[in-house]
Amino acid sequence: MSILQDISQAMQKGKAKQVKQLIPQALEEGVSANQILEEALLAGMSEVGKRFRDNEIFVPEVLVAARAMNMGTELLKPYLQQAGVEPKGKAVIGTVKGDLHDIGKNLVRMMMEGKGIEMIDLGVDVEPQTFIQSAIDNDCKLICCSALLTTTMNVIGDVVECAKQAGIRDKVKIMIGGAPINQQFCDTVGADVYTPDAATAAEAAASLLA
Ligand code: B1M
Repeated sequence: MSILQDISQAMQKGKAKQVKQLIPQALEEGVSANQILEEALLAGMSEVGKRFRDNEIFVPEVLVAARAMNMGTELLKPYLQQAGVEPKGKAVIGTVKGDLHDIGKNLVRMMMEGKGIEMIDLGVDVEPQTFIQSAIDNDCKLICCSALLTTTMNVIGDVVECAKQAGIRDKVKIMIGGAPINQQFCDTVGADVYTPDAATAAEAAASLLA
């Protein structure tokens, strides 16, 4: 088995310690951080998702895999971010109310930080009003919402409404993403930008704040 497969397997089984040992080993062997992210961690999580959907594994197994995944991405952080980038403004980010998925949100945060954007991470299960208040308090021009469930994606519409009610809709851009989100949904709820993945989100955020 290749080291990428080893990392993927360890992550899928939730063996965080093993992931912690294997990632530096892979980097030393010359495997790129991007390859580890895409081919080991994201590919592994996609497998976990399929097995979860098919009832082959359940929430506790997914949870330990998610912990190993988050730990793996944290280890890759310095390698995924460019050195010496100019600071580019501030953004708030969070996973919307009712939703506890944070792996994608963390990746988006990490990639945006890599573009020089100061990120205020509100965590998961974030009330619409909290996004808005935090943007006002921290003078952020960008609000980033992640949603992974079809039952929580509509909260993004509430964030847009809250921004209107607070009188800041024309002063902030609202970026959205997550597995069930698409451009059509973005247009329907009146958000500004939808991107399908973390790298594209970071590119879009950097141009919005430029
Ligand atoms: Co959940 N879960 N989960 N889960 N879980 C999904 C999402 C699901 C598709 C699994 C399935 O059935 N196949 C399904 C949703 C179905 C639906 O809504 N139609 C599901 C379900 C049903 C549930 C529960 C309801 C299960 C239950 O309790 N019975 C429950 C809900 C809990 C809650 O949130 N209230 C639940 C719980 C959990 C865990 C806690 C066990 C765990 C999360 C742990 C954690 O995040 N710390 C978990 C996980 C891990 C998953 C899967 C397996 C993986 C999600 C993930 O992290 N993917 C997922 C299945 C799947 O997606 N295949 C599933 C990797 C991550 C990098 O991708 O987050 O999509 P993603 O982020 C991508 C893009 O979407 C994008 O960038 C990232 C890639 O670069 N992106 C953005 C994300 N946010 C963005 C924001 C942007 C731009 C791009 O701009 C701001």
